[in-house]
Amino acid sequence: METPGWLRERLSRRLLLAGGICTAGATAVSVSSAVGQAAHGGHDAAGAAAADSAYKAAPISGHSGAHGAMVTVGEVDSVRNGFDPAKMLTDWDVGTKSVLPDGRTLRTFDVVAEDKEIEIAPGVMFPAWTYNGRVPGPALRATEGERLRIVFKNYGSHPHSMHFHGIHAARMDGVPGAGLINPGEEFVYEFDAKPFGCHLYHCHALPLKRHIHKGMYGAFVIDPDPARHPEQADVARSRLYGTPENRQWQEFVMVMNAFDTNFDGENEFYAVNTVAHTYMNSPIRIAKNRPVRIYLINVVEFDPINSFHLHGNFFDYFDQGTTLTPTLKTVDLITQCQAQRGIIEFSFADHEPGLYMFHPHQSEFTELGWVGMFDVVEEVA
Ligand SMILES: [Cu+2]
Repeated sequence: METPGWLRERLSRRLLLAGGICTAGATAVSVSSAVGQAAHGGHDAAGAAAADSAYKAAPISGHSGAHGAMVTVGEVDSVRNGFDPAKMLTDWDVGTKSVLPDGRTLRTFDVVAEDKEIEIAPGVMFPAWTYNGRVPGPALRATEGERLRIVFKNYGSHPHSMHFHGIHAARMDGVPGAGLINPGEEFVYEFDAKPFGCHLYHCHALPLKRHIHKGMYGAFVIDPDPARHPEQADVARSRLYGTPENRQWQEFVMVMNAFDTNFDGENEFYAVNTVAHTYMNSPIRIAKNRPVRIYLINVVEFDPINSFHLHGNFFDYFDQGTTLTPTLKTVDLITQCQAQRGIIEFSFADHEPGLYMFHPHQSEFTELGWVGMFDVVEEVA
């Protein structure tokens, strides 16, 4: 019987991942076992269950091991990459503040575009186009009502721009003719920080999906100004970066992304913050008595939808982050199409400590790198 087309496609994508693992030189899942997994069916259904049991970065060895812990093996060199997913969760770029003649705050960010080969899974290199040498680009954070100035220089090999999701003039839009610049050029975007919320920026050069997928995107968060929201000032203060109320929260920025390593218009690797399985191999430690807030952004190209599912708990969700009351209450799954984003809030205060998984409920994405763990502990040292 001839292999159906969809199965052939699955097999080729699985083989690529297996190939990537082999490249790492670690104890690798054999190609035949990868084929065996995919060929005996039940792969999608079994995937989440298999991942459920993968509490630790157990070495993948042989057929049974591959079922028990479907995670990458080996280390990604974060020094060579110049960025570390563990640190990217919290390393906000707040720019440089100064005061304008009219007394308003001016916040200035410096961003450069550059070509850079990055390692997205152990031994798997990807020729990225980056903002500030990292994928995702810097997580820019400002406060509602400030004047923002983004000084953008293109050191890359192609024309690029920064298109911000926000409110601004047409000439600041980052599309061709409005801030799309050639290699060696500079452009200064300037606009007011509004509306507050969880936004993003990305390159808007053509072909658009190729420029985005190559790594040109990042988080753009505008915190609410409590003075402008007197009826919900406490909530606004808890969102405002650096306030005592805000420091109670454990905040993380997660950019869901993916990589088409063979440029066939389909992704071979999925992740949050670029490196496949990084938060499986190094779970995110959280103190159970402090609430958690995630700025979640989906920039995956080629697949129309992505999602976030939390194990053992439910959360509130603020679609696009532009409200101070949740747009969805008490859910354990949200979906995001391309460029959709939002704020997730939850607490493990009433839970026992342990490893709690999070992943999209597209099992294929999970198997190909997008899955992680929260390590819930009594206190974070
Ligand atoms: Cu570009």
